[in-house]
Amino acid sequence: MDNATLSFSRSDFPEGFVFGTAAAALQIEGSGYGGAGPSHWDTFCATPGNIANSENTLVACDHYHRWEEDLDLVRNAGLDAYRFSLSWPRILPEGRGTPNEEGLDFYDRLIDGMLERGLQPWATLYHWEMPAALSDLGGWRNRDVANWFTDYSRLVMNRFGDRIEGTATLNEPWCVAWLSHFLGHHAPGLRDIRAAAHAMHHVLLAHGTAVQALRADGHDNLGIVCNFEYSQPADDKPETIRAAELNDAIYNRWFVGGIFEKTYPTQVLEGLAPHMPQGWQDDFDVIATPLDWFGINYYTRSVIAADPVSLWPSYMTVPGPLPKTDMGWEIYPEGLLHFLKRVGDLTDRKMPIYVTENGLADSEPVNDLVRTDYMDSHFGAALDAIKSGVPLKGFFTWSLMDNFEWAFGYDKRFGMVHVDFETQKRTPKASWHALRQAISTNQPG
Ligand code: GCO
Repeated sequence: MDNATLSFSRSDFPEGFVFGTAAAALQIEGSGYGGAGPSHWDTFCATPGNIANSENTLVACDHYHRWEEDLDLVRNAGLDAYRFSLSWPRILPEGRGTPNEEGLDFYDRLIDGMLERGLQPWATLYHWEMPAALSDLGGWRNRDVANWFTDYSRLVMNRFGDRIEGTATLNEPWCVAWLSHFLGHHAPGLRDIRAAAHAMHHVLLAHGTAVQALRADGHDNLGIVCNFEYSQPADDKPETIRAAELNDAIYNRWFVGGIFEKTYPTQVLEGLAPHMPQGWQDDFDVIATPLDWFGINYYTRSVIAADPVSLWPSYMTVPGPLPKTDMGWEIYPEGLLHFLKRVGDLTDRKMPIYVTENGLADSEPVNDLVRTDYMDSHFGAALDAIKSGVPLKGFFTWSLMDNFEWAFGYDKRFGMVHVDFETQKRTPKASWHALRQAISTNQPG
């Protein structure tokens, strides 16, 4: 069955390179189980028109009950590590106050289950589940979110930190802030420039505040995961190039600018400054609290053109010429190499970098050759980055199994393992077998 193969093997990578796979709580667990409180995604899913086929996350992959089988799939693929997220409303149903012991017990079992299987647990504290009670208070728009998030983070880390290998505060601040408050595609579904400007800043303030508190509590190996999308100008007209640069600044430079350079890109402030929260300029010492590692999520590039009739930021995405995935995303592994080098340069090639997500949606349930090819070319980009001196320490594929793809519901399948959502049966696809073969320590190099 598995005539798909990958052209690299474990021995092509430096000793100790971490091969992992990633998933996120809301996308797999089943938010209806175990006393979890509601998040802004419950609200978003219940509002007509937001999610394909009106789907929701109540059952998802039923990972809450099937986690042992799922961790076996990670281990049996020969992987070293599993990147997972903890659900804030599962742990604190009201966002603050009394923890849900059932929720804490679930993560105890899950983390111990990883350790029993020899898997390194890589935790993400926030993969997009703002408790509804805090969303009611403004969520990411409210500066208090920095303290809410920090209190939750300390609770998690003081309970589990001794068993976690690496911790990311947040997953993809661009999605948390811009996609969710300016473009309105994700919960809370706002299209509001003031909300977006506040969220763009508060998400980083929350990150920095939490890192400071976790350090004070004695935790280490702390990082953040940002997503990057290569911004390709549609042509070489000056206004097109400026448009692509502005998209690049909003998407790819704002967050690393705050974290590593204590500044935001000027061309973004041209649009956002009037809408920023008061005193934002004074927060950079907190935002730039030193980190131990940095995670890059990379999937695709966008082709950008100027949009003269739109208000700021006046650009638009236009169709590009490259082969596309089921998301309509162009396959462009050169972009991964680009961002590995860019972040490597920004951090003087000293900070350990991980690819924390990379993958594609493809509907083929068994012989997923397109996925295998995609993985091959992106692992190739990772190898090129290492050769050029980028301290890349690991690579997590997205995703272990098909799951809830946010606004796209269960339609878009990112898994190396097929999930039949009627029966919850898991079936490894060819890409899973190919990866196992490539990284198995028993194989000749
Ligand atoms: C992310 C998302 C994942 C998505 C994936 C594909 O971190 O980007 O968290 O949850 O499923 O990116 O869109």
